[in-house]
Amino acid sequence: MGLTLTEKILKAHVIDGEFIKGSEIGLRIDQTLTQDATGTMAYLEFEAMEIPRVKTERSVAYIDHNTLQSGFENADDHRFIGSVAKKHGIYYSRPGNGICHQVHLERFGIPGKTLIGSDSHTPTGGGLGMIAIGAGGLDVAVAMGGGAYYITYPKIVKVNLTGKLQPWVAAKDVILKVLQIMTVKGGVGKIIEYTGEGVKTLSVPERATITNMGAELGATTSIFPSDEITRSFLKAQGREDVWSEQKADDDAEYDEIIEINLSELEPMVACPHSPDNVKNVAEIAGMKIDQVCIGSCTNSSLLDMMKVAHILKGKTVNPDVSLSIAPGSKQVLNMISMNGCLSDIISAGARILESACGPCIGMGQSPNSKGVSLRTFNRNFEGRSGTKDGQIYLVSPEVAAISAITGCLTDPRTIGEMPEFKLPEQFDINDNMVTLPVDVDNMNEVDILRGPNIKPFPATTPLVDAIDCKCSLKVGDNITTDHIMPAGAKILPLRSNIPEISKYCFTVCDEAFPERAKSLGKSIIVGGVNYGQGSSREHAALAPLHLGVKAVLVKSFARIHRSNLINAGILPLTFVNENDYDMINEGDDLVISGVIDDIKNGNNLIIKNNTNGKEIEVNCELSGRAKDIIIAGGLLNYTKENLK
Ligand code: MIC
Ligand code: SF4
Repeated sequence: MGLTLTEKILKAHVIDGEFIKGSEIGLRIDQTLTQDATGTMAYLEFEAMEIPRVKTERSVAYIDHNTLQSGFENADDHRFIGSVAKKHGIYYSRPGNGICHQVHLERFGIPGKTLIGSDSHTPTGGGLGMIAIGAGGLDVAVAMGGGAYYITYPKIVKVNLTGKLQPWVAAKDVILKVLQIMTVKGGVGKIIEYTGEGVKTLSVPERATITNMGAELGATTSIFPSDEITRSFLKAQGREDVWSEQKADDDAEYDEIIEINLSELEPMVACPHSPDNVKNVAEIAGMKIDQVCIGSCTNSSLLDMMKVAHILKGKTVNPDVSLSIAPGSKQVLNMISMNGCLSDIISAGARILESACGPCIGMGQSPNSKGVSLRTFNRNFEGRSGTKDGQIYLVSPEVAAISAITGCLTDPRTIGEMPEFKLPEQFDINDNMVTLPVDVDNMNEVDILRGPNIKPFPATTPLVDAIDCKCSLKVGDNITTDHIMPAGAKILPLRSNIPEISKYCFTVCDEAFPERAKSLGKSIIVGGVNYGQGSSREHAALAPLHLGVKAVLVKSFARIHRSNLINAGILPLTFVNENDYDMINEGDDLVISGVIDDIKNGNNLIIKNNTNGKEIEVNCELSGRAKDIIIAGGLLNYTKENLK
């Protein structure tokens, strides 16, 4: 039996565990990336491991999230990350160089390699034929130190693409279709592999849009083959030498197959407040809008900007609409300035933002009260835009641009004929905003520059045998990391300071939570299905840790968040019987005893609810290694013990 592309790359990288579906495997990691909002923690963790130089083939530290610098904190973080990178062998992509995923695709990604990144949209690299996975900062730190990255050997879903996209229908519509079919939890434990004749009709940036937003399926990652199209993209980036063909065998077997005929797709839109709440644009076309934002790691490539410029050329942004545009990288911005597209965009009245995450993470451009905002981004979780009652719709750049002109949600197929948009044969290559590390011989000369807001990684303690505490919070289904640890311009500067940022933990759901949890000293959080979907931010585990949360009991978890809880030494528990969710209320007194033995032996645990006398059976399925991590009180303690 032949192998899928995923299996081929995984097999070439397995260094621990058995290559059997459903079991845990440790992968050798060729490349890592970090961004600044998760990077300071990742590098503090890396420093704590006391490994002098990174052991990967390439590690890159990007500055792209916290670039507003409304106080000293962001700039201090940039300086800290820059100095760690210089000393320890990491390439440093300076602020202004672009969004990590866009720049990594352009300048560093290599087909057939493994990449982990402390950002959930790391799967963008799958557009080049890499296994690129989002992870917590601590996992990235361990990988930089040469340690394996562990995943559950996933199920592999084949998305068979046939046909060709109609004019003005975009890659974004492909992934919105997949989200409509699979939902935001449909990808958990799976890798999505795109195959079929339709693949050949998609450029690398289009493929990357699709793999990027595969994160919203909850999937471990998504991947396209590396073919002649990949080769020309890399050639145009001056990197043809890193190209290799990567494809599945013809007789590869998949766990699931989804068929998508590209010719049948229409422009689509994800409605508030979930990326899987997808409709055809035609269904709600005409809806009045207040704002349009074009950019983010999903849709900020040169091709996207050229399409937008074509639509805006000679027009004026509707008087009732604010249009902002953030090209994804310095390369993109430079090239649209050279080919005249930028001038078309400026003339139309767009507000040009720097090449960074910006509004996607609530760093400016929050919409007006109840404002309807069309965004080319990947997430529309409630409140993420910075306006609590903002109504965020996710669309392609084509839909965004034409709607900015008309002032209402508009089907781009009304524009008329679409010219052919071609990628250049040669991109503008200038890596002058990437600072190289010093040689190993000179590393001692580099001082690490720490600002006053950079506080150490929070201390964790080994697992205790009896947990006796209250339920400090009960939440519902699909809680995102933006609920647990909100971002935005006000809170993001605190990413390097866990005690401070913890004051905002869960405040989206319950303003009193941080104070309550803190005064309880220790507690348990209860939630529903797909708890922790969204970001890779380990702050969504570290803040609860700081507030004394010992266990999180839910119906099901999102992958990265569950690993982050384990890495922080917090027990990830699931109900054996989902109806037992109703047996616990906020404030109830809960007791779990014999924890260590039950965890060691893989038994289910019993939670006694002393408030109503009920006993609730819960599961804490952990691999051997994860058990050791939890018992040691988290991955940092575990790694330190194992390095001794
Ligand atoms: C996001 O899109 O939510 C972020 C901000 O990029 C996060 C990382 C973070 O919270 O720092 C992600 O996707 O992992
Ligand atoms: Fe940045 Fe948004 Fe992409 Fe996250 S999703 S990396 S915030 S652009």
